[in-house]
Amino acid sequence: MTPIQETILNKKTTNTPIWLMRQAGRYLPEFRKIRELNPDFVSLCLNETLSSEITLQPLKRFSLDAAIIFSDILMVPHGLNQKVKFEKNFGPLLGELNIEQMSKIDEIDFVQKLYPIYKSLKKVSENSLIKDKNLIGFVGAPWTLLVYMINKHSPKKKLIKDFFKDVFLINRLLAIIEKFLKLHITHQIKNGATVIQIFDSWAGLLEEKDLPNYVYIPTLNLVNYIKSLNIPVICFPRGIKNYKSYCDIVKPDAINIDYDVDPINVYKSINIPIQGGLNPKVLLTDTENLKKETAKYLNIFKDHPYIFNLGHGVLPETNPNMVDYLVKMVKDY
Ligand code: 1CP
Repeated sequence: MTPIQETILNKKTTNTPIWLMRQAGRYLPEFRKIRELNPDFVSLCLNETLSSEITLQPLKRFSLDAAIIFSDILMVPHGLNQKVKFEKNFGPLLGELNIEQMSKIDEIDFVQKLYPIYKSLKKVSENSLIKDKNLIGFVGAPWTLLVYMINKHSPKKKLIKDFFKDVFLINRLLAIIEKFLKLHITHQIKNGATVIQIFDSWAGLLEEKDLPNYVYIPTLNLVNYIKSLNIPVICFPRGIKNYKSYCDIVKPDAINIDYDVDPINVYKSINIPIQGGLNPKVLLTDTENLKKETAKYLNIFKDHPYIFNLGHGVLPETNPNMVDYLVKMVKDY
């Protein structure tokens, strides 16, 4: 068993494993080099030679326990024929949503469109760098994809005014998203993903009363599906107030907490394996502070199954030496 499987499945509490969200990204000069030559982000995600290389870049530098496939949650809307562009200094920009056409999309066409992602997973899974480690596949949660597909750009702090106007459209779209997310998950697993993480980056935009319809039920359907395939599933409902209710209802194999969550509170109330929490901004400070903040999480979770990670992705301005320091510290703890 890998260290991550030991933590999630055997509830082991020693030798805390570590991987980082956005561990392959703009803070690495070797990534920036490839990125500069490939200005079209969607095409880069669909280039299996480069995307597999990028996936492995952080493993060449640091003793991480997992690689996460270099792709994006918005590759699913792309597979569903909604235009997806990434604008420099703006973020994602999506095109018109045609629900009639989308409801007619063939599963074979979708898989064919995203095929390079699956080939990239296959390539990474066959590389010796991933031996005894996990290869993490991922999807955006139905709610977060719905947000991008209807909002058409990052909601940052709030949704467009008429977001919930057409409930019929929302429900049709949710059904399509769920169907194709299952297909996307299946193909990632078939090609070598050994853990699936579900990113619900915009769960925190919803009021408590809307969580069952938009977060709990659609995510529970995916979690049960992934469990039926005998693959561990980690959920990250970023920004929600009540992680305990989420865990009680959705029952993922592990839960990633964000940096606004009080780790002591979570330690006391949640009994499933926990991942993450450290504020990525701590990596922008100095080694003294990094040591202190890292030790805080390691100490709080010392007798709880815990996978070290951040409370959100590595920031582009991070110095790779700080990541190196962090990984070594967790390994030596
Ligand atoms: O070079 C660049 O400008 C591209 C930056 C970038 C990268 C490196 C984007 C654009 N996506 C990615 C890769 C990515 N995205 C991974 C790869 C693996 C890794 O973690 O190393 C993963 C898991 C994602 C997932 C993702 N994409 C999420 C969920 C996690 C999160 O950050 O909350 C979200 C919300 C997206 C959308 C997206 N893609 C890219 C950006 C800048 C964003 C966020 C935009 C926003 O603020 O709404």
